[in-house]
Amino acid sequence: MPKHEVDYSLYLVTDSTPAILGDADICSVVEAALKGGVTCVQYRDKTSDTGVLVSTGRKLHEITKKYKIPLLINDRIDVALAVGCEGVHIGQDDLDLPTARKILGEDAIVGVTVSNIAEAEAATKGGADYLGIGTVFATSTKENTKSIIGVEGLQEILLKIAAENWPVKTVCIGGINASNVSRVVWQSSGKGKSLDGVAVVSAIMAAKDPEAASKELLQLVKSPPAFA
Ligand code: TZP
Ligand code: MG
Repeated sequence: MPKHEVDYSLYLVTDSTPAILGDADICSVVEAALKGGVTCVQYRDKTSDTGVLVSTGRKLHEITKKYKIPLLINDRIDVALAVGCEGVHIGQDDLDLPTARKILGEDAIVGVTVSNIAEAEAATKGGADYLGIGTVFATSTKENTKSIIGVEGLQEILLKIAAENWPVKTVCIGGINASNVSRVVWQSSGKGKSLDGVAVVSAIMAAKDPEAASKELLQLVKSPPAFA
């Protein structure tokens, strides 16, 4: 799929820790989420050895390919290359964007975490395909986060993107779940650019029924909230 056609509506970021995944199998959870309508998957695993990252990444890629959904790898350009997947997601403290782009090439999807306008501008001008904007709400899934920006911070960045007409896609991340997603999508768009999607970890990875959770979230992202 050409990368400009990627649908970011419901972006699943995985987690392999017992607190979130429990004793479930990551591949089964991701496949259930894909059945439920997840449109993009990021394999994020901060603890496994490189060998496990590559073998799990390859298994996940076999699954995402069946659903024609892109798979990105968090942090690790080397793992993305070994897996042969569609791209990477990098944070502010990872390998820099120009180097990631140089290694992976123009066809790869490269996303960057941003939490303020300066980071959003640098990532956009550096050729990021999408921005992961957050952390919107405090979340136990990422404890060492530098900044909780709230819906206000998210809206500020989206307004700037709209004002400057930056050619970049946007998803928000951090504490998004079925109870707040409608409000976040609706409030944050305001007069600015609407989000292209929302990214979630625990709302799907820790759900009893990841397929049903994905279906519900996707429906909420795609339909205007009742109070709009
Ligand atoms: N980046 C910012 S917050 C976050 C990441 C990876 C974790 C989001 O997890 P959850 O469970 O959706 O709040
Ligand atoms: Mg990172």
